[in-house]
Amino acid sequence: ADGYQLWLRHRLIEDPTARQQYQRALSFVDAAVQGPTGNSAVRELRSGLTNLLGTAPATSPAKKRSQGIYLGLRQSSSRIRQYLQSNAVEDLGPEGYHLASYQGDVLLIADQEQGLLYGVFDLLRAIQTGEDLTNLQRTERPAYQYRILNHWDNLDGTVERGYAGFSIWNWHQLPEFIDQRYVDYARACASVGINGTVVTNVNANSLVFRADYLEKAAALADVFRPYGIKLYLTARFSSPVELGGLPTADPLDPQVIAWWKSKAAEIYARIPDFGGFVVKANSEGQPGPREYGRSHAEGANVLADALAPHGGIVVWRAFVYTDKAGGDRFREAYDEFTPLDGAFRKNVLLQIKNGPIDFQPREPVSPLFAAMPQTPLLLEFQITKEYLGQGTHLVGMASLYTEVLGTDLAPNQAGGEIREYITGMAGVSNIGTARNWTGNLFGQADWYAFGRLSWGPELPANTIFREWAKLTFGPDPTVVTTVTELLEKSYPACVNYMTPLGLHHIMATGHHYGPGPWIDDLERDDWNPYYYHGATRDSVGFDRKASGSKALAQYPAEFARQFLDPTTCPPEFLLWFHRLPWTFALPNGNSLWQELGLSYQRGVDQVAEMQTLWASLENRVDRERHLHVSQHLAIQAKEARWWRDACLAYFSAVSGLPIPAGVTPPKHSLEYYRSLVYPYAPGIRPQW
Ligand code: BDP
Repeated sequence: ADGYQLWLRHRLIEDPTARQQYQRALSFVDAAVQGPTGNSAVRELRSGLTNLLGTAPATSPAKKRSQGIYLGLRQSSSRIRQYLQSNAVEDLGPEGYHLASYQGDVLLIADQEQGLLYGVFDLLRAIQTGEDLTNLQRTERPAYQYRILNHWDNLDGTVERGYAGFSIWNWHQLPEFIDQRYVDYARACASVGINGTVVTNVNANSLVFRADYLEKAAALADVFRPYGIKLYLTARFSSPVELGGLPTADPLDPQVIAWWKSKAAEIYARIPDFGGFVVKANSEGQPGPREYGRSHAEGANVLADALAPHGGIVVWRAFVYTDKAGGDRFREAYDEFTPLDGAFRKNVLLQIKNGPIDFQPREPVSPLFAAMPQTPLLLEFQITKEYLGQGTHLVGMASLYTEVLGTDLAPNQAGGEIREYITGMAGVSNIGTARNWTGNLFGQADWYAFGRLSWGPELPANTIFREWAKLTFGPDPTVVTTVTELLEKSYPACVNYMTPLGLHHIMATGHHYGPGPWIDDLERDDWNPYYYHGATRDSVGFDRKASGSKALAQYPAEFARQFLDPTTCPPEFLLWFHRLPWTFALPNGNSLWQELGLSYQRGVDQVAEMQTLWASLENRVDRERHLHVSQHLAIQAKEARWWRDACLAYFSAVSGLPIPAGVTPPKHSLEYYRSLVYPYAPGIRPQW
């Protein structure tokens, strides 16, 4: 049990009665498929069933009365046609499927073969989780067309913000050497509905557009294709200069336009179903149209025009820095992009991080989601947990994802949830060469959750946790319940011990690991943790109301209303929007200072509870994985205390207030916590 198989651990069903029932009901797989995707669907189904049931299914009914699976497109077999005569099945689209039990058999029907692939993984999951197949009756279609992983992987094999080893893409040995990992990666992605992958870092390298690298990329695309996954590449805006030798990358220059056109044609000649470009422009040292006095729309459109004849898209990232100094970082993406709504070509999608700042443990949603009605939007989540304890801490990200997707920007109308505003989801991958893919075993749950939500954004976190627990640790109900509880506790715990009450961006510089609320000496104001809370002897927090940066006004008024008054503002967002005296009274009667201290303490206590929960599974989970998780939890417990102690030592020194009653006081002086440095931390961004 080293974790390599992820949630696709099709282990023999232990319970003999259940196994026999499934064996009888699924004795054959009658498949009518033609293309490579249909074939991988059948291959997955056969091998999954063989492993789960201990016998290989036949290819057709052995006896007249034997029961099994019929799988194919609508017209593909008489059995399916017969079913459809009496059962109307609506249009399934390119990726949807219909699963039904029919006179003792199981039917899996799709309009296109990619749907069969998703249906197969659903069916296998149903068996793994012990579902009764006799009343099977469901139609599934993905909510979004775009369900994409973003790898921040560099061509040299390092992974920016990667905490699970190095990049799994072995550019050196591609295109000849096809690592089995590429195939298993594609299987895992397809099994949760992911249908696209960006294999290169948003801090891009134009080298990937050179002919030899395109050949390597094409080899990856060939592996992914039978699993319904499209390949995308990040496009460095200055590529026409760096690679093309042109004097400029000005998007309106005819030579530049021609360069992108011919580059796109070259890519499509090698990768006919290439997805498109992802672009980070004018942000953190990345080049962009601003250098030439052009807007983001002018920049994006040139790339979009080059891809359009081939059916590709441009994913333009909204994570930008404006050139105006001294503004509120919260406002920047909105200020920069809202004037451009309607100015982008049809095949440009704007990719927006869930929050306005940067993947904080808890952020209010980005106001941009409701402000670009004419532009298709992708929601970007981090799966890798740059600001949430990275590969070390156990934090079930499904809680964060579902909170964001369900946030209702139009509380007085139907359909105002974030999930209704978007066309797709992008997730910054957390995988690497670690044997178990994610370093921390529980990181697998975050990859799983991202995929499941990109298919069905209304799934509750609890459902996802339960599924993952069953698939990963088997059907023992005690294990499933305990792992689910552990995951549910973990997200609020992390927010409490890192950034309670709406504190944000107080992580140490560069690597963002561990507390650094005192840091105030970086080049840009908005890179400094101090800027985000501005604590003084009297008060703390960031005023984003009309009296402050006015960022709250970027939201629809009926959504902003709940934040306006600090006495009714949801406490978890308080210091995002208000600057308040330490003595400010919260609804529960505690002062702000007391509540801050107690929240940090609660976070520490919650991690201790997580440890107890996990310890209770000692004899129910294999030793290898049990030890792996307990050791990580021990680090998390130590570091939760570090967060509490360092932050409270600092805020107590600034405010002059004593550590509140009920909170364990810091062991060391503030100086001690300030002096802790890392000689090396993983995942740090390479030099631009
Ligand atoms: C920040 C990361 C940085 C990324 C950047 C981005 O610290 O490494 O390059 O986001 O999203 O969170 O472009």
